[in-house]
Amino acid sequence: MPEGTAFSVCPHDCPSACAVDVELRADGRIGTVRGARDLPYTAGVVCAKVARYAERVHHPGRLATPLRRAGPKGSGRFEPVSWDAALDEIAARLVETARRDGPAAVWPYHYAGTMGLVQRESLNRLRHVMGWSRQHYTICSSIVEAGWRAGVGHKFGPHPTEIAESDLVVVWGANPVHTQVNLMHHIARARKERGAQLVVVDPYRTPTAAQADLHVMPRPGTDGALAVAMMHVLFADDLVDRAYLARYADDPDRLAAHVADRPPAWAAPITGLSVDAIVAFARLYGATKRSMIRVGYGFARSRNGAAAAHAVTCLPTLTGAWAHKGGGATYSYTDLYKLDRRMIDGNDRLDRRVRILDQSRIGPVLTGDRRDLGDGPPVKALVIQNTNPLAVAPDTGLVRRGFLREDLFTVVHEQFMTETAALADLVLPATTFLEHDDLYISLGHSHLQIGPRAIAPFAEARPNQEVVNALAARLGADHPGFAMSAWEAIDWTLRASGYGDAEDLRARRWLDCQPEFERAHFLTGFGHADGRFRFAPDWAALGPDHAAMPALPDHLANTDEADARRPYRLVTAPSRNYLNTSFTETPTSQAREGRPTAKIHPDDCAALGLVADGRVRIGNDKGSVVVAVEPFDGLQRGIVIVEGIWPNAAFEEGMGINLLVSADPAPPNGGAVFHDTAVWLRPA
Ligand SMILES: Nc1nc2c(c(=O)[nH]1)N[C@H]1C(S)=C(S)[C@@H](COP(=O)(O)OP(=O)(O)OC[C@H]3O[C@@H](n4cnc5c(=O)[nH]c(N)nc54)[C@H](O)[C@@H]3O)O[C@H]1N2
Ligand SMILES: Nc1nc2c(c(=O)[nH]1)N[C@H]1C(S)=C(S)[C@@H](COP(=O)(O)OP(=O)(O)OC[C@H]3O[C@@H](n4cnc5c(=O)[nH]c(N)nc54)[C@H](O)[C@@H]3O)O[C@H]1N2
Ligand code: SF4
Ligand SMILES: [Mo]
Repeated sequence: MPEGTAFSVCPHDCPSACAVDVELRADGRIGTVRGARDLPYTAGVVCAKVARYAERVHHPGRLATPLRRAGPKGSGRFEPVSWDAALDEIAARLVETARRDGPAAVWPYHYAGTMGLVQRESLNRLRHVMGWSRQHYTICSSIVEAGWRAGVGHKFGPHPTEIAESDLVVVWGANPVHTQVNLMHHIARARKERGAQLVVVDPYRTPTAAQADLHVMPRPGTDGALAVAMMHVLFADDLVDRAYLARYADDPDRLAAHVADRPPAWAAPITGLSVDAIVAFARLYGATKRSMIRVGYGFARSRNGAAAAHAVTCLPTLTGAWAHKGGGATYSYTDLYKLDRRMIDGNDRLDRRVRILDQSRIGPVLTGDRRDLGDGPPVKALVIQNTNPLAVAPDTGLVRRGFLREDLFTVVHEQFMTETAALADLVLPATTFLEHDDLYISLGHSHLQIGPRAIAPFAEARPNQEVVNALAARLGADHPGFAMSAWEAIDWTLRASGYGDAEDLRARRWLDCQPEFERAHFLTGFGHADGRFRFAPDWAALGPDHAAMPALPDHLANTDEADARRPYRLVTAPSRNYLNTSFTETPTSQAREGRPTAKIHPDDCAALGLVADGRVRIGNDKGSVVVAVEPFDGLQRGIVIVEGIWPNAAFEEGMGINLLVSADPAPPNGGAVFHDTAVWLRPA
């Protein structure tokens, strides 16, 4: 590979999908990774962990060869095998499983460890062609997505770079200093150039909240109540845009009547906020037309998260902010990309009659819960790419029990020996984004980008696409996509979708898919048949579990509330230097994060006899974990924050924070409730 600079796209599961410039060194290694200057959203910014990607891609712990388990499950003993031997064995076991128990007994399980469409989705092609069990994607966005679609309909909106032209930015249930650093760049511009105010709604003083003009600090799982009380104030103070409502909303009069008996005094005890704080926030919001709400994922990771997300999106509709430059709300843009994905995910072979299993309920699924399996067979084989469920999935005690089943055959294709890979029968080494080609959409902005391979694959590592194709050949799976390299699949997809071809995109790097202002701001209509924003959503259209959903925006009291036995509420928020479990292997990230730590109010510490740097045991009916104590006054009493999805091995007793998190699905369409857990605390 020549010295110089290669370009690519950060593949990690992050709204930013940064366009990156990668320094290439003569020895075949990479130097610094920088944000591309010319893509206005990236604007030359990347997060620190990706800037030092050399630590990850050239890490001594990268998996180098296929490995076969050589001791009991969990022993960690493996022996190297050839690719051919590994693939032959996998194919034989999968054929045997399907013959004995039916194809639904095989469950390909993947997620967004890479967001590149080809390497992320190619496993679906094999799944669909083979008739293996389907996957309901619920671990990240299904809750907030239901809430957003309920009112707005379309999954796009005002462009996030418009934040620079806002007078008020509300970051609601997100922590972009950790999770979406580029957003902070655009917020900083608005503050500098326009004197814009920043409001952060978060149960604890995150680094984002610490920068805010106003930090609104509700109890977790109460945003619906906060938003509804704000609506009460907006109507009462006549801060609503009646002309806008008449034209663009379904039934504002019904909403006004509904919120009339939900004043701030109603929301105060639910949220733990004062009446004055709610009124002040509502008046600030109502007084500003150019107000942009970043609708985060975080506040929706509760059983009532979809109702809360819907309630928050009602606010810019009431003030008519959507109609203004720099106004409205920003969430996700994936409806903008009109891609023909047949050659990538084989959706031409999708059969909706095949059983679908909930990703977030992998614990119950693997331990035979009939609510998940229906009358189908137990899962007997897992093929895993791009995810680390042993650490990231709810109820990891059950997940672990499932993976230890002697009758379960597990293949994990990974870059590192994660805790999930450590429980596999066969482990396959995977390339990183720098070692393969891919095509990227972005969750948090509107650009379609290409990321060509920049360096040679490490050791024997292979891309997901190649592994899927090699298995397909052995399984006799028939689909034209199995004959395509990643580059060919990209090329076919772009051509079929009317986006030129792969070489065009390589020359341009990215294509902006953002529609014109009128459409992006829904002046041509929201995403429903009548073009109107819905205060009264059609929840039945958004998920099967809709009976509990409120007819109009409301506080849904279905969370795991604190009680006498479990008086605290746990929020498991993301850390800055880890990205889910990625980067937990890099020394700089490890050094910066230290160890798993609970932020607890100083008065709670005093009452419990907890001291700084001491240890606390956090538990509920599922078990308990021990972490370090950090007395912290940036949260309400009764709330506990543990940042980061640490490897289980970082905890004294070998099980991580998700041991405590429930696998209950959030209505109406499922979703993991990572920030909705009642716990007890005691000194350890
Ligand atoms: N550094 C880093 N970056 C990441 C990730 C990471 O792990 N680390 N993860 C990536 C992924 S997969 C995703 S989906 C995004 C997620 O990014 P975000 O949208 O930021 O969502 P969360 O990560 O869940 O949590 C964000 C904030 O929500 C707050 N929160 C929790 N419960 C509530 C509540 O009830 N109400 C309110 N108002 N706030 C609440 C938490 O305290 C936290 O500060 O980030 C991506 N980027
Ligand atoms: N407690 C708690 N738990 C959470 C969350 C939380 O906020 N709190 N957030 C949740 C959210 S939002 C999400 S999205 C999930 C994410 O959970 P995961 O999907 O498991 O996310 P990652 O840890 O980023 O990683 C995935 C793995 O993919 C591997 N990988 C990366 N690229 C490739 C590739 O090209 N090929 C192959 N074969 N492997 C690759 C990486 O090495 C990494 O081990 O976690 C969830 N879990
Ligand atoms: S993790 Fe997010 S912020 Fe960091 S480089 Fe990747 S896309 Fe950009
Ligand atoms: Mo996520």
